[in-house]
Amino acid sequence: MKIIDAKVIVTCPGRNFVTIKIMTDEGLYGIGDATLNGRELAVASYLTDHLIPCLIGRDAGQIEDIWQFFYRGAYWRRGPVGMTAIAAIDMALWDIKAKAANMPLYQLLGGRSRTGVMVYGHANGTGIEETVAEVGRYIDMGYKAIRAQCGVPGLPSTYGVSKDRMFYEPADNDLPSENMWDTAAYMAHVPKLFEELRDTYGYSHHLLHDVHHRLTPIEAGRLGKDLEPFRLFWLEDAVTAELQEGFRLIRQHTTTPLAVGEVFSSIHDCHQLISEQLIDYIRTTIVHGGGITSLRRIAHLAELYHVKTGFHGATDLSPITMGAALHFDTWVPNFGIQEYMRHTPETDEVFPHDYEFRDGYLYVGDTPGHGVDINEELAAKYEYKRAYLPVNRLRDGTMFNW
Ligand code: CS2
Ligand code: MG
Repeated sequence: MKIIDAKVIVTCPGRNFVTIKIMTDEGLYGIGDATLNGRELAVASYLTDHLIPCLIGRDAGQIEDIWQFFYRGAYWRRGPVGMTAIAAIDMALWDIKAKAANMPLYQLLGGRSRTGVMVYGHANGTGIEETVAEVGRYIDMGYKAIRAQCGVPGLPSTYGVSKDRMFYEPADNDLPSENMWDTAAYMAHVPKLFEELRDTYGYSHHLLHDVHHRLTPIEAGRLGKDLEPFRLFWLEDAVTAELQEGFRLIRQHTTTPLAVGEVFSSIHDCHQLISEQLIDYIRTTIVHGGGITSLRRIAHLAELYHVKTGFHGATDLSPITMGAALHFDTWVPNFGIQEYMRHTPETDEVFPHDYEFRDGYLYVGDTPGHGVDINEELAAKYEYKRAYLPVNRLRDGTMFNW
C-alpha cells in the first residue's frame, strides 16, 4: 500500500490543533495529531516543508522503517518539534495499518489487557474551599482519581486554576502573559489543601497534584514529605527534569510517588529516571514522545523497573492523541492512569471519536484504527489564532518556570 499524498490541517475550534492526514493508493487514510501548544506552526512547517516530500511513494506499512528514516535522517535528533512531527506521521500510519487489518488499534498492539482505562479529572479553584467543592463534583461525576490544584494566597494566578471549571486552556494570549510565582507561599499552602481534602472525603479516591516544574529537588523532597500523610497517587513535575539525577535527592526524602515526562520527546529524556527507579509514572505521551512506535519502547523499558504509564492528556492535545492513547492504555501491561482533560463540544465536533467516559473510566470503541476522524469542512471554518503559553517570574522579576 503506497502513500500517494499527505496534508497538514491547522484548525482552531477554541484552541489550535495541527493534524496530518496521509492518503494511500488503496483509498485508506490515517490521521495523526501534531499539536505542540504555543509552537503549532513550527510543527506544521516541519511536516509540510521537510517530512511530507520524503513520505510520498513510501510503503504505508513500513511504520518502523519510516520512523527510523525520519529520526536518523534528520541528523538533528530529538526535541519537541521534530518528534511531534514524527509522532503525527507514526500515529497516522498505525491508524492506516489497523484499518487495513480491519481491527481496532489495541488489537494490533497485542489485544486488550483491561476492560476500561482509569482516568483522572482536573478539579481546581481559586481557594481551598472552592477546590474541595470541585473535587466533590468530580466524585459525583464518577471519577475515581482527581487532580487538585488551587490558587495560592498572595499570587494573582497560578498554574492549573482555570476560568472555566470543565476545560483548562493555558495558552491564553496573543503574546505570552506574565504570571508571578512564590515558592514559599506555594509550599506552605498545598499541604493544607490535601489535609482538607482527606478530612472531607477520606481515602477512597486517588488524589494527584501537579507542581508544574517549580521546585528544586530539596524543596520537592520537603513537599513530598509534607504530603505523605495524605497518600497522593502522584506528585507531578516536581522539578524541571533536565537533571535526571536530581530526582535521587527527592527519593532520599519522600515516598510520595513521582510522575514526570509530559515535556519529554524521547526515551533518552527518561532513560536514567526509569532505570534508576527515580520515578513511579512516566507521563510522556504519544503526540510529543515520537508516536506509538517510540512509546512502546519507553513503556517496555519502564516495565522492567516497576514504572507505570501515566499519559499526559490535556485539552491542548487533540482527540486524536486521546484516541490513540486509549488504545495504547487498553493494551499496555504496565498501565498506571490516563489524564483526561475534556475537550470542548466544538473540538469534539471537528474530531468525531468512538471513545466514551463511564463512571471514572474511558472505553475505546471497536472501530478499525484509533477510532478518531477529522471533519475537514468544519475544521476549515476555524482559522488558526496565535496563542502563547504564559511565562512566570518570581516576585523580584527573575524569570522562572511556568
Ligand atoms: C499540564 C498541562 O495536564 C497537565 O498535567 O501540565 O496542562 C500543561 O500545562 C499543558 O499541556 C501545556 O500546554
Ligand atoms: Mg502536568
